[in-house]
Amino acid sequence: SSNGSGEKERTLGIIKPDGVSGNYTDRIRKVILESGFHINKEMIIQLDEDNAADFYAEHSSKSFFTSLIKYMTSGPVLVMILEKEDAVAHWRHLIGPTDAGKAKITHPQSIRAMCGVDLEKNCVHGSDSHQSAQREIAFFFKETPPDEAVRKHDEL
Ligand code: RTP
Ligand code: MG
Repeated sequence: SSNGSGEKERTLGIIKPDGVSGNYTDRIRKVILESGFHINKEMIIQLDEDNAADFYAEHSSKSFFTSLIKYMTSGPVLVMILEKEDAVAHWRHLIGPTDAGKAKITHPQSIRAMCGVDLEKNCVHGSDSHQSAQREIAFFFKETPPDEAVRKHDEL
């Protein structure tokens, strides 16, 4: 794990809309479990534009942002907390490079090679650091404290 003590680490995995609609969920879950991950929690959710824009806020100034939001809201996604030693790095390795078209050539055993199509439609997400993982897990699974919910509502 990132703390080097052999403790388990958590990362966030998402099966994106094309992965869910293409019926890859069971095959991806099989790879996850055979790779030694524990699926700590999972949830199917339909993201709205605000959710997706918030989740991918780091990309808000990129040329592909509008298209990314359209893609991520095009159908339900399966969100999972994945747990094992060094989970962030291992999950990133397992999913393969961002461009699924290239992954089919350079990383044929990767999940993106199995179910992705191109640079955008790459069927899965993985947190890119321990810090991102914590933020992303909280984004989907942490209960919002009541006063925080009120504050957020007031800001809208
Ligand atoms: P992710 O965050 O979804 O796990 O993917 P990643 O780290 O491998 O790639 P990232 O750079 O964070 O990009 C986020 C997602 O945006 C879409 N994308 N489209 N058209 C493009 O140039 C482009 N580049 C990225 C992909 O769906 C990518 O996973
Ligand atoms: Mg990323």
